[in-house]
Amino acid sequence: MLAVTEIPTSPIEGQKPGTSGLRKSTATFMGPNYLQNFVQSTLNALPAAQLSGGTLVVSGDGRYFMPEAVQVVIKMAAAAGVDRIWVGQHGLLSTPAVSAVIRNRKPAEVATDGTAVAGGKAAFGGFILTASHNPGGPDGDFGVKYNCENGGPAPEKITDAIFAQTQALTTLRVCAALPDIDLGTPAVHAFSDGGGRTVVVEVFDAAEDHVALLRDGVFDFGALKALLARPDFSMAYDCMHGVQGPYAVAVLQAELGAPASACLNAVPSPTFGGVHADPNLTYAEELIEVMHVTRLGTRAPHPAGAPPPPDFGAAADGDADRNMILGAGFFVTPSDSVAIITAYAERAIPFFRQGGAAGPRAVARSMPTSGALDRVAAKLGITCFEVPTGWKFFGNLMDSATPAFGGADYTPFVCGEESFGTGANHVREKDGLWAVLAWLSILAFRNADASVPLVSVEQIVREHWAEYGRNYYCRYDYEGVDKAGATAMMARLVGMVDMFNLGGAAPLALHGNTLVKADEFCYTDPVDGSVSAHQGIRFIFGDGSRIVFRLSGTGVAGATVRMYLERYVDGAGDLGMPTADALATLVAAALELSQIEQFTGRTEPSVIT
Ligand code: G16
Repeated sequence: MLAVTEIPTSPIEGQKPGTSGLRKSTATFMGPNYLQNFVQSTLNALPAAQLSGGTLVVSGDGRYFMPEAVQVVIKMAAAAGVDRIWVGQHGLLSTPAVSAVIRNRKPAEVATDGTAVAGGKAAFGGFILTASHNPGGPDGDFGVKYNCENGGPAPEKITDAIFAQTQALTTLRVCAALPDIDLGTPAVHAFSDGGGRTVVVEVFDAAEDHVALLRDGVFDFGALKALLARPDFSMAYDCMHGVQGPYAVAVLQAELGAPASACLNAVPSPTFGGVHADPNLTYAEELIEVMHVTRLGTRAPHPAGAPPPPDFGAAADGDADRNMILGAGFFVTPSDSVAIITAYAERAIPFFRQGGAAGPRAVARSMPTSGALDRVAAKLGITCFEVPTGWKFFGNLMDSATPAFGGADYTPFVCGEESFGTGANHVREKDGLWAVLAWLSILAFRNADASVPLVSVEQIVREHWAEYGRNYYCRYDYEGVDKAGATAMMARLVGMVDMFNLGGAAPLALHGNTLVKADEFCYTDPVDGSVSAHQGIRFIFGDGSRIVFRLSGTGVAGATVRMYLERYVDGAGDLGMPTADALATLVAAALELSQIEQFTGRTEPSVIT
């Protein structure tokens, strides 16, 4: 049953992992050997000592083709020498839950048929079968992320090694006689080769490890329960038909007593119910309507006779690592969200008081994320790291005090990205549920006295701006544009940066704002010294405003240009402008600088967040 079949194959072009894993159309992934080649290349890139007798997690976000893909990975992992394979029930595990499982789960000691299967190890890594926030379904996208033994996304040295393997692959190795596993029921399946080797496949409740971690190690569920019990408080969490549903139900309903109406679209669907499960103002249409928020993040008019919106709203993406936070009629930018969570962390979240900690010891954000977090870090007197886009860059900072790195201990640690990702070092992934519970913790902290009127999300954010100033912020996405045009546009911008720095260009005064700095972001990891160049082009103006251009590393068709805009107004300035007004001159400057219309033919972005 465990005999290994070798199947000849040949390299398939274009299997280079992007910002987070390999993402392609579902049809491409379902093509001959496409998935198999990438899985084999990943296994080949891992140390043999890890694979041999090791434990591996395999699960995904429930999207179309995932159940079949889980079975493929199980058979290939067994052929690579893995002796334990952990799968969430129905093949489901959210991306942060995979991280929690890798870090915390203990192996079962008895199989469902009574066979002793003691002696298993903790997991050394995991395959996450997801294209994350990309659409799912037969006409959507599929993807594979690989996470390492720290529970975090594979760093570039591993993804480079995987890519090198894809270019030279000749053989697939499969335990072809291993039966398909019934993923519908939690059970421990043991398969023996009769010669001393046993492969164990454990199917377990998808939510148990992650929920236990959040309940027992991070938040004060008692305080959250008291908030949800207030008759004047209501909430809506839109799981967008992705994998978050079972986790939201387990935490909000079963643990915290929220009514079923608090969880929208909580049953995972292979097509995400036909919606694009990306929690932003464009795609989370149902939630923003419920919350009375417009696509531009402003307050929508209250329809006559309609009930008031809930006090708190949130949405998740397909694999549940992203989050969008809303108040009634109010949008919280992801950049503000991570700053505000940090400001409240010590007071509102027990995790940040553990081991005598007085709040986070360090924070980090991706380069295009606004500087709101930097201002909180400065007040707390802690370091704020600026890393390239990609959660993998936070991992080394969180792990810096481990024997492998031997550096400073930056934990507890908060990090966030403008791309709707927020999290901490309780796992090594961004964690949508964590962000929701962090905001509920802030609300619980501010509303502990049920006899006084509720302090709203909007009030909390406005108080924050009054104290720290406001980083007006938005991102324009031009999705699926012609790749050659986008590449030429970026090359021209790099040329402009060079000219500016050589002093060859007169100081540019764009719409009343003078350009004072231009560069291409290059990151040197302070822990291991690795260098990541070409991570986005920055134009910084006299008043501190910024325009950043990047090409997305997660798009599938053509190229996606991202244009990030930021302007800071201090606490004494006008903090109440609509974002579009506050950033109007910066947008005009960005369009003029980039000539995006000439290069891509697009007159409008496809998404504004
Ligand atoms: C992934 C990464 C994030 C990154 C985002 C956007 O998120 O994990 O760190 O910010 O992509 O990347 P890009 O701007 O290159 O498209 P996810 O949720 O899609 O896995």
